[in-house]
Amino acid sequence: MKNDLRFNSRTIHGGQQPDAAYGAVMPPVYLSSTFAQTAPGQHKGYEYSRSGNPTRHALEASLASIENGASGLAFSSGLAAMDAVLKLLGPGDEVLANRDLYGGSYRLFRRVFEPLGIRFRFEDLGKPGEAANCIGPKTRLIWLESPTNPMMNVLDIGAMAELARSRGVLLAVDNTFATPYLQQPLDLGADIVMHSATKYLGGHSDVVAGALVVRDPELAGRLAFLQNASGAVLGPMDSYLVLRGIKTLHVRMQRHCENGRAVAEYLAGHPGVEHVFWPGLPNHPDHEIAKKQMRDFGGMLSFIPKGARYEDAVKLVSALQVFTLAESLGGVESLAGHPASMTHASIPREERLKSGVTDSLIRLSVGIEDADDLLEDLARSLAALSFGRS
Ligand code: P1T
Repeated sequence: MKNDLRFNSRTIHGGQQPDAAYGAVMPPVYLSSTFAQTAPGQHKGYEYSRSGNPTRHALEASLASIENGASGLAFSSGLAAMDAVLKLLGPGDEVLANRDLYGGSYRLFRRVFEPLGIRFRFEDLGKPGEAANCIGPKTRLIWLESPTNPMMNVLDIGAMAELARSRGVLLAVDNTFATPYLQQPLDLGADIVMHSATKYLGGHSDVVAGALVVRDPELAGRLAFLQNASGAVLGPMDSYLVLRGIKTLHVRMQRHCENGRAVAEYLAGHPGVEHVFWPGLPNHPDHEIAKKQMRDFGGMLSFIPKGARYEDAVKLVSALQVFTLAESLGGVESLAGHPASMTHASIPREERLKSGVTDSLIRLSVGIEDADDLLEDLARSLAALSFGRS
């Protein structure tokens, strides 16, 4: 019954039952690595916490519910979740990935799986018609982020899913930036949804975690095998933290979106700002797709200060006082980053520039503080930048 509830109720109740022993409303944190057996192979459903743990299972049921999937799997990081998906492939197989994506994802593709014989093709997948020409006989997987990190491009997930299905290719969508509050890729036809649960799902910058959600039982079985066989599982305490975070996802996201809009509109009207990348702005090239496939536009945005060089961007992010200069995103507190030297430093400069990640691009994860404090902080830092140059 609880999986029939609306999204905002499923964040709290989806897949959850009071604990069987004492009716605890939150699942106990089962910190046991192993479980007693009455005879070899006879147990109460759990043998060893890598293979299965009740707290992790409570989180995995919640993940499946909020993404409208059938099975959820929790991993020790977002990259560990991606690693499991890539292990579905073998030497000679090809992956078509969008060009603009998290630097660590690029590094995992290029530095870990390419040497093992898997080929990666990075293209601008904004036009599904052109994307069709990039699929060859060896292509097994299409990998997308939408919105992309850090350029905030929005890709048409439904159109890409249709293309993938027609060519017998799996479609995986990294839903970290949007979260299921804004879009549910499985409903749009994707096969696999992936999360860095470190971000909005956890929501409080106190845990590193990853997730996969799928519908197809055969695919779920292959991924569950890899989760256990490779072993990058999420621990019970971290599973508890992500589960607790998910219960407020919808309320946090609502405020992230409101504050994201306030910051985007402020920066768009600021004379010291050259360009703002936020899909909720009507001049964003993917605004129409975003309106079609997302409920709102989120709290992530990037911008370029007018005439800024690398050093100016560094100076600006260092001057912020309410925004914390840090990697990561999606927590209640606002963060600012300089992708060229931080999150996307693992991408060679020429590659980075091809997807628009210039030396002066600044990325903001807009938190849920009072929006006026955020605007004042930006105003101060932008003023300091122009003062410093005069
Ligand atoms: O950090 P980890 O939980 O392993 O997740 C990796 C990851 C995957 N996909 C996206 C879209 C991401 O943004 C990330 C992690 N990103 C950052 C740390 C960052 O600051 O962009």
